[in-house]
Amino acid sequence: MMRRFTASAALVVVALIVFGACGGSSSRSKKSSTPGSAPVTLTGSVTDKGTKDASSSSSVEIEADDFYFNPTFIKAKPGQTVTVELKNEGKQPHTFTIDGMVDQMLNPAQTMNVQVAVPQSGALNFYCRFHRGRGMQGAIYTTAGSSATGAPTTTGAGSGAGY
Ligand SMILES: [Cu+2]
Repeated sequence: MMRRFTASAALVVVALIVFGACGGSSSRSKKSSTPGSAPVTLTGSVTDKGTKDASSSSSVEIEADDFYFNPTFIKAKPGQTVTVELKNEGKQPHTFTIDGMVDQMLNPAQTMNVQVAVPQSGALNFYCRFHRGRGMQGAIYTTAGSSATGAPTTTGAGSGAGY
């Protein structure tokens, strides 16, 4: 009895995953605000897929796709460590990079959690090393209106930022 229920529940889950994968565009609206009202000024082009307020949460999902991050701007609580749940939903490999803090590559369909230390003020610029020039970047910010930099001054340690 119990076993049968579990099996059919698993089937439903599989069906959902397959359906979702074939669906292409994610039709699930994730309660992001309207794109185009960037709360943070970044250098270079930004493909703005919207803002999410995660300031009352200790984790946030960010989708990496060809060639943008969604959400693009994430409001977070100052000084908090946020778990960023990354998922590459594109067909290309992407990176989630914050200078001096994080540099992770994700292959298509790969998921990964990374810890991000939110600054006390201002914003952290994250980007994809491969596609930054195509607007694939965003920011985790504390207050709207700031401009983003990388993590506060890294001294050496061989984490070559590659400039
Ligand atoms: Cu990329």
